[in-house]
Amino acid sequence: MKRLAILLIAASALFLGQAQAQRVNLLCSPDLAWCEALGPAFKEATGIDLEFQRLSSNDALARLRAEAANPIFDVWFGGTGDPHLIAYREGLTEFYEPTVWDEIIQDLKDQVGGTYIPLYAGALGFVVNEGVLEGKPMPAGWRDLTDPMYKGLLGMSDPNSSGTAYTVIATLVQLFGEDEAFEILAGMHQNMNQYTSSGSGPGQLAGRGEVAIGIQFMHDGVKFAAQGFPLTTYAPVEGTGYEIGGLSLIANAPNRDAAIAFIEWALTPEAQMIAAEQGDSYQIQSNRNTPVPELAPDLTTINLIDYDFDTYGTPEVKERLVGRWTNEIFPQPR
Ligand code: S7P
Repeated sequence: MKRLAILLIAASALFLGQAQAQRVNLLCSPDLAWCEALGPAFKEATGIDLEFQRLSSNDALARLRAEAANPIFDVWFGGTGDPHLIAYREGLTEFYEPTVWDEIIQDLKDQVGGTYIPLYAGALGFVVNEGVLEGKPMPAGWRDLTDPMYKGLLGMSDPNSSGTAYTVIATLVQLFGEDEAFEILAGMHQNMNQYTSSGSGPGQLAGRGEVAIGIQFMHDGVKFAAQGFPLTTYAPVEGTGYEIGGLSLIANAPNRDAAIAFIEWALTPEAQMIAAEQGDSYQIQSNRNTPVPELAPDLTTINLIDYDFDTYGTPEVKERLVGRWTNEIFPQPR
């Protein structure tokens, strides 16, 4: 009896171990529909189960920090690059070089490779519902967003939760210098209707006519337009920043083998095509063999700044800029 009991315990331990190895816990930062599409496709391709939680990029970083001693997630999928870089620098993630590394677009690897895996790229811009402007001109550039004629007409996300909003702040600082950037942010605040927690929220507000101008990634603007909302998406004249969305293996991931299987799968053209095929997202995907979606804004025709990922992916720089926005801009009456 004693031997049988030991055998049963050993067998169930083995079974539990295998079951655990066949599941991935995903921290997912793109829009919900894309996150939802991943699990069934991954299961079909590999037989491995996937569970996910959707959190905006900076909320995701905060979650990883809180769970550092006892990680729950295995992989962080998507979200803006700066927090992925910070997570790597803080030891919350580790760099894993996938077998398809040679297929990843070289320029993206040159900018962030060795810290996190580039998953996609996309530029910031304006998503405008012209009807809500009621005859006012569409803003041509960042400085125009401070014009009082746009009072109550702007939407942007909150940099405390959203990686998109942090990319906006970092972009303005790189374009205009910190003092003028914060003057522009203060002017934008005077015109702000609301700050959303998620980066693509402002485009949804613009689509519904609740604001006229959403400030966010352009690839989400074209998505809402494709869904039938009356939106025009374009880049500001002074130039604009961009993201290299990230894919990271969590340090001490509880299901490391399954995590690596997911990373390998997520970088295949088949997996990378899911977002555009389902109409969930239109970024430029990082595998050069993944077809560029017809609707993806063409980054070669946009005046992109030479985004300094190294500096703006430093924890101190990010904490200081977001802190300055939170303490100096957000509380101002409007
Ligand atoms: O799925 C599209 C996408 O725009 O979602 C991410 C998102 O904007 C980042 O989310 P938060 O701003 O809410 O942190 C982008 O990385 C991605 O391109």
